[in-house]
Amino acid sequence: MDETTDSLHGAKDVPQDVRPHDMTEHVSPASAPTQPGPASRVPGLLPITPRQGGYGPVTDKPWSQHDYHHPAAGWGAAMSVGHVLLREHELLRGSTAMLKMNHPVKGFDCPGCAWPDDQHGLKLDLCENGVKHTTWEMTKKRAGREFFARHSVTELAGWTDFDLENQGRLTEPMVYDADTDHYVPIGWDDAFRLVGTTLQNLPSPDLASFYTSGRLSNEATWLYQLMARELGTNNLPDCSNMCHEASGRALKAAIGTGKGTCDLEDWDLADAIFILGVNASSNAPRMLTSLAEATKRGAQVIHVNTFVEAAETRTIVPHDILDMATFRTTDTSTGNVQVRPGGDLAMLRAIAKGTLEAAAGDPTVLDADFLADKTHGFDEYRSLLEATSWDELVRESGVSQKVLRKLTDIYLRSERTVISWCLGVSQHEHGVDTAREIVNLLLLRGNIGRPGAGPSPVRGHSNVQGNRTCGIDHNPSDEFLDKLSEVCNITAPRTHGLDTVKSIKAMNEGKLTVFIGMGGNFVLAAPDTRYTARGMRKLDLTVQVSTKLNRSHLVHGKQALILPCLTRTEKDMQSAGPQGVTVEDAMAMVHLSVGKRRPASSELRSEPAIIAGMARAALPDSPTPWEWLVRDYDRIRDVMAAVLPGFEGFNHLIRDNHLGFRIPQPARERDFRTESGRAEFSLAPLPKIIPDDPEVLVLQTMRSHDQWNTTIYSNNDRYRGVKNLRELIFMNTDDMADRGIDEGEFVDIACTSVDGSVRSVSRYRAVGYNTPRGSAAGYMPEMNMLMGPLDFSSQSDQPLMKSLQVKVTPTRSEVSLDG
Ligand SMILES: Nc1nc2c(c(=O)[nH]1)N[C@H]1C(S)=C(S)[C@@H](COP(=O)(O)OP(=O)(O)OC[C@H]3O[C@@H](n4cnc5c(=O)[nH]c(N)nc54)[C@H](O)[C@@H]3O)O[C@H]1N2
Ligand SMILES: Nc1nc2c(c(=O)[nH]1)N[C@H]1C(S)=C(S)[C@@H](COP(=O)(O)OP(=O)(O)OC[C@H]3O[C@@H](n4cnc5c(=O)[nH]c(N)nc54)[C@H](O)[C@@H]3O)O[C@H]1N2
Ligand SMILES: [Mo]
Repeated sequence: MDETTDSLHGAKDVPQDVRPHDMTEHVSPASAPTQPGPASRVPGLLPITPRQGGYGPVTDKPWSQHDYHHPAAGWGAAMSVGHVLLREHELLRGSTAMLKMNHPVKGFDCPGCAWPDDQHGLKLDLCENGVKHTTWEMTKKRAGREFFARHSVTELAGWTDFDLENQGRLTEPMVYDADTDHYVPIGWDDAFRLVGTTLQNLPSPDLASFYTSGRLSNEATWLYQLMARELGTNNLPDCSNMCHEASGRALKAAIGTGKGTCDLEDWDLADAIFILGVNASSNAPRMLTSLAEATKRGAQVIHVNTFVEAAETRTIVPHDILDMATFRTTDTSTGNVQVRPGGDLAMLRAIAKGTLEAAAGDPTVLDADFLADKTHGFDEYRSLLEATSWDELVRESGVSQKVLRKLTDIYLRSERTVISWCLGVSQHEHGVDTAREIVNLLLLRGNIGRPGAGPSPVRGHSNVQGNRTCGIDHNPSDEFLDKLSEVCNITAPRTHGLDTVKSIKAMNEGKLTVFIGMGGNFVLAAPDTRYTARGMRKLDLTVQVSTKLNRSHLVHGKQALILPCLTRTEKDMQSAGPQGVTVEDAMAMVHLSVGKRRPASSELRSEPAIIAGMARAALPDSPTPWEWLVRDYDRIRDVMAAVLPGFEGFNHLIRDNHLGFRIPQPARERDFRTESGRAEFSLAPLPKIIPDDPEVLVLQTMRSHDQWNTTIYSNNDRYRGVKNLRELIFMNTDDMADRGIDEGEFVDIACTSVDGSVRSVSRYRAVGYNTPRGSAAGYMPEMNMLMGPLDFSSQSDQPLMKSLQVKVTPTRSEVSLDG
């Protein structure tokens, strides 16, 4: 890939400046100048400390950024795990738990990412971030009633997000006391009563919104959506609304099911794997094993990214002890393509155009039978490709024609192709169109519904896919609602509900008065932190079902509850005995997860039990036997089996198959449940992705290696070579030079929203990095401040987290803390 470069910049240690700086961001109207001006502070929204570490640990250690030359995973990861275990005093317990993690017979499902478990059931598939994640929830530290008695909410709001979570596990239900500004203990029954009476007294159930973070088990999901629908609302926003909504919509329209069609065996059989917009070494580390095995067998592994990430080079296979012992590295890439932000659609279309050109000489490169029998719209797609020039495709993808032709070659030489993607594709305005272009390209050569081939999105949270399967959907189908109503003897509401973006707007407009968060950290994960916080503060009641203290507990409604729950690693004892729950991985395998550890506190309840408690209090005459269901989760699964297609015999399926069972995927069998009964080509126009104003950079917000979404473990980002710094912006060094910005200099970042309003942050460090000209990158959730409420995709309703339009200028003035 000679037109792309994979060399990163040299080491730089830059003088430090740890003076406290402006903690607040501000919004200015469209007409206002874009330079940061005096700030108006939202009290208690953000920590009042020097924020070199962003929302991570407070630090004044020197920051640095060096090239990272080592392979991904392996000993670097092992050492980092050891460090985390030590910090949490969990060395022993952590290591024991690691052996149970993803264990096919007795284990619990890793609460981290949704990458599937090794189906051969022989290896323990471990990853650094899974271990970090598990240890973080197994900590010995506790945030109990004494802690809340010592610290007022206003005081806690000044702490960093790292410090909040680092207080350890929540131990008992707490309610906000406005007189003292403290959270104080409340009994479970009183807590449920508060939720119940508030919900019962709502003039309309649509005044409540029920958020889900993708950690929830299938059983809890089921009860949660049933409660919302019995109450009479489809207001079920979830983290998917910020994550893979685009992929789901695209796949549903193209192939009739909103999921990928591949499993791990397909990854094992593919001759070519294209991976678009995924930082695999940090966010799906167990994928490295599949990639290493693919390159070993001679398959092509092509990473398409605006960056060259660590997984795009080499790895030490994490569970291969020999590799670990000898530092033997394996390639996890055969080629890297650096696209411009949002350039994936043009790149895919170029490969499709090259494929058609090749077909003129050799018609067998197309799967003519498949195209004729199983697809719809091919002729129109062909005309679209013919009408699109190479020049246009080169410009819009940011990839030279020579490289585009090489990619075409790789596609043509591969008999079995998998295309995989994550947020680098889905979080753009045209995320749906790009995911559909992935399907277009696959369809040309019949790369779907046969071994070793197909679309394979990398999902985020460990059960985010299962949540949707089991009913978390603000736009449910009539088919589902009919069946639900019939089996559960309710009248499910038909009006579509609020998603994440619409819930935030509704809060701000007084159209919501209650927010319940089943896990997650809505205030920080959502776009436009200040607007979201303002909305949350207007509510009458906020309820957060959580494991650890986070910002969403401190930015709350007039009344507020924190309801602490068991985690997946802990023993869930109900009257019928210890219970297991099920989860679905990114490849549609559903399996049982059983926690074994002693709960962090005897007061904790399971998520199903908490939901049942709230539901009973809110729905005293409910036809659902809530208490009876949670005594034995088999009973919940029996109800699910009667409603959900593919779950027939659910309890047997999970007990008979230790490795789980696959939810039938009609598209995998080339049974396309679209209106035409065929796989649909799409004819999207090429999106406009290059800003008119040359001063504007396209900014992506992403995760560092040491964080799980809003949970930040440290201020380091190992594979990008960063230490002790989160408030940074990675920029192309030529873009820095154009703007007169030196390495490590403080800059202001002003983001123009689609409505012309401007939000800015100040005193971020500029760090030169290998990112295409015109693009920049920084970390979520700090940068969520920059997004406006209207910065969401018209195709997916997902916030535009990978394409913010920003101007970057050196910070000139010293801003006073009080603004
Ligand atoms: N350790 C850890 N694991 C996680 C998470 C975590 O926070 N920590 N989060 C989980 C969740 S919920 C999710 S959804 C996933 C997220 O997994 P990722 O999608 O890997 O998440 P991001 O950190 O946002 O990284 C986006 C990647 O896309 C690239 N990119 C940005 N814009 C473009 C573009 O226009 N085109 C292309 N081709 N690439 C682009 C970025 O350079 C980066 O490599 O990970 C899950 N796993
Ligand atoms: N700018 C920007 N913003 C983004 C993204 C981005 O790429 N850029 N990515 C988006 C994506 S993909 C996602 S998925 C969202 C994530 O959004 P969320 O899912 O809302 O956020 P998390 O940070 O994963 O939630 C962490 C909290 O969950 C709670 N928790 C942990 N384990 C459990 C459990 O077992 N049960 C319960 N009940 N609670 C638990 C803890 O209290 C912890 O503080 O963020 C989105 N926000
Ligand atoms: Mo996600």
